[in-house]
Amino acid sequence: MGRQNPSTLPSDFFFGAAMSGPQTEGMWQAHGKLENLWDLWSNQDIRAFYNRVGSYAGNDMGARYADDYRLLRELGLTSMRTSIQWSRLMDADGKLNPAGADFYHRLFAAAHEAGVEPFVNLYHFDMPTYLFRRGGWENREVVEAYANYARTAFAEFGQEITYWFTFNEPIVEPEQRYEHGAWYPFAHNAARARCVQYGISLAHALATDTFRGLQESGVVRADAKIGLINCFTPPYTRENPSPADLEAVRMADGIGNRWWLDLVTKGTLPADVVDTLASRGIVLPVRAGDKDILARGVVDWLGFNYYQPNRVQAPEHDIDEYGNPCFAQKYVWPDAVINKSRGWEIYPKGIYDFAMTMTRDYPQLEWFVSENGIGVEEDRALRTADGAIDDLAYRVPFVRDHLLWIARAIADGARCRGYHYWGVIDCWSWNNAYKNRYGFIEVNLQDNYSRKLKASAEWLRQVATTHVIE
Ligand code: BGP
Repeated sequence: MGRQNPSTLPSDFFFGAAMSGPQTEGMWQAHGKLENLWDLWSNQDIRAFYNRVGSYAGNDMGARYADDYRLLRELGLTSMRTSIQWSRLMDADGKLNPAGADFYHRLFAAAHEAGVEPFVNLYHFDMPTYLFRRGGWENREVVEAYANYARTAFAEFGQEITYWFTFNEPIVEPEQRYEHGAWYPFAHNAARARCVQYGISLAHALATDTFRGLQESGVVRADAKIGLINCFTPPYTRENPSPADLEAVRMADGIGNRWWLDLVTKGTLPADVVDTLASRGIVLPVRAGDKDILARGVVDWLGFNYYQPNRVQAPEHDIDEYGNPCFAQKYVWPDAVINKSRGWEIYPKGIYDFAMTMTRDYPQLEWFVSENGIGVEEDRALRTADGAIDDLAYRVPFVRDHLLWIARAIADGARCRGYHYWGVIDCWSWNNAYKNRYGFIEVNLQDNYSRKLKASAEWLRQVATTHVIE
């Protein structure tokens, strides 16, 4: 590691929790909530979900939010990101659903009451089904519908909420739904994936512009901030790379990272990436006026979700089995440490490397670690004498190592303001449902979602309150 990492974080560094509406709220048909794509897929094929636990589950936070916020605050956490579910806040005519709005007013009030600042994201992979049926992000009408939803949310909660985010991980739907065929509608089409990515980029910029307008007219608080959150993956290749390996890095980094970093700092998309895509037959559906829209996508700060690096090398084939151009393929690093439950590499230094890339290439950008965490399948196996899950051997080192690298990045000039742990309270993980547990707080599905602190919770409380990384 070279020189010693600093082991304290600045006194104004914040610690909080990250979760999302669809993964916590439950109550999938309450308040006149519409069906979203997770409900659709759960209803169509519940066997696709681990132990047949579908989108309806959440983690019961929709009912327990007041207690949950108090519990988070007791652990020293002073903020929590959740998301508004589009399908709960809006009706099928694109108008505010008052019952859904009332739920979120109560949720945010309870957070404030407990001393937990609510960070509010507007979209977490949860498109209402009826909009997906109209073409989803491939259709400009849906992009406009999102802008209308964002406007409605800003207007409704503009005096209550200070920290807003347009999207969580906008790279994930293009990949999971349209390119890798992993999530409904299981497509393997890179051209559609980039079209979706482009549609989301426009939607982000329209919402950001709307936010600015409403802030100017006083509807949104003067101290409010708008941001975007993405799962950035520091790119690496093998030692002694060939020019083709470096080219693979350029495109993997370009599509996954630089695309969003350029959008939120410059209001543009990386020209080298757009050109290479076009040279391989993937032409973005650009219309006159789009440049001006994207130009309004510059944010106040950014969320960096960090789970794993992206190790790539030159692809063996030019075209894959579905006819898509290949730009890169996975490089298996022999020294990689893998979280076997999730299949993701654990590489804490990646957070430092990417922080330094941002510091060098986007020096004005302020950011925070908006998700980081470890989901473990055997979490329930080991118990302490008082019945708490004993996760000290893996959850504490995972978080400690990432925090140490964050502290070092800050010491080296990174503008990182805080840290949100993903899934502080165990929550529903898409089609993995409750397979891998991330929490410092256990949720017992056999006991009506009851909560119990895991052994690691005390360590988190210490670090969050003292800022000393023990
Ligand atoms: C991020 C998502 C979260 C969360 C997390 C853990 O990509 O923003 O919603 O789920 O990853 O991933 P998973 O639940 O798939 O294990």
